[in-house]
Amino acid sequence: MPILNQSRPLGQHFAAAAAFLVVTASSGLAHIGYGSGPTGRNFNDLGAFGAGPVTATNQSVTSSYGWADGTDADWGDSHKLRAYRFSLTYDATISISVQSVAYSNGVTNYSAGLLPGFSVFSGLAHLSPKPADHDGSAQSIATRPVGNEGSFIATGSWSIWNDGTEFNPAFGPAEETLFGFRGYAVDGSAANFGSAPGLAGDGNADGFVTGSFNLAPGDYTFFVGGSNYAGTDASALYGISTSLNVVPVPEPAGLGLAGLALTGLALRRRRV
Ligand SMILES: [Ca+2]
Ligand SMILES: [Ca+2]
Repeated sequence: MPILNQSRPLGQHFAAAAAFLVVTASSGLAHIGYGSGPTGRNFNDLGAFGAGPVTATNQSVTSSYGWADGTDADWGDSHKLRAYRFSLTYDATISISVQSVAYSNGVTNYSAGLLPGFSVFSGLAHLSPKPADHDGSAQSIATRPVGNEGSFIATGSWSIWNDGTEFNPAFGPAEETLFGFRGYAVDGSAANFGSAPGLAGDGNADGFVTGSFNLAPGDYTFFVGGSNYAGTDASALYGISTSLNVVPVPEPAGLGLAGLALTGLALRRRRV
């Protein structure tokens, strides 16, 4: 992974650390998870395969900068992104779109105005009943560079661990999840997501971003977060609506044979 010459100001380190403690103390939901059922973030459950775009609505992220924070040398805190999952049983082109939206669930108001970025990875976080993966687990901390803000890397592969027996004797040994980088897309330009080398945005910071990825069969996770690198609102809540469209990639050899067979049938019919 390239070391980038970019780091958050010291004050933001303290702000991020304070928010991290609040989040982890108040809710296990803040750890990496995908929800469940029709309100969850598992696109297999939502039926996004071969049926056109499917949208996961009423989701949220915390902070305006979670994705961009993972583009620098000290990585980012995955609590500031939202994880989604899908599994493929065939080669496919996947289109992912994220739209910033305001909504309220009657208890909490979520603002519009997020400039979204997202990254796609092979791999699947630990699922219940196993303990969830998170940046604050003993092994996550022990296996990343000292002083890093978290385990999340926006433009490269990374890993994260769940809690093990060191946290609770009833748990098994801590386990690692590997996320293999497959690509990213980000709203706007360097004016919002910062100057990490090699980053390219969609050029229009309008709260919407889309990207397409050619993927092989397997389990995938994508993380959505804010792309305002200079943002300081560690606890702000933003609404997002995320769509996935899956287009199977035809197998070239199979297609060729099928095409030849059809041509042969057509020729035979003409001769009759
Ligand atoms: Ca960072
Ligand atoms: Ca845009």
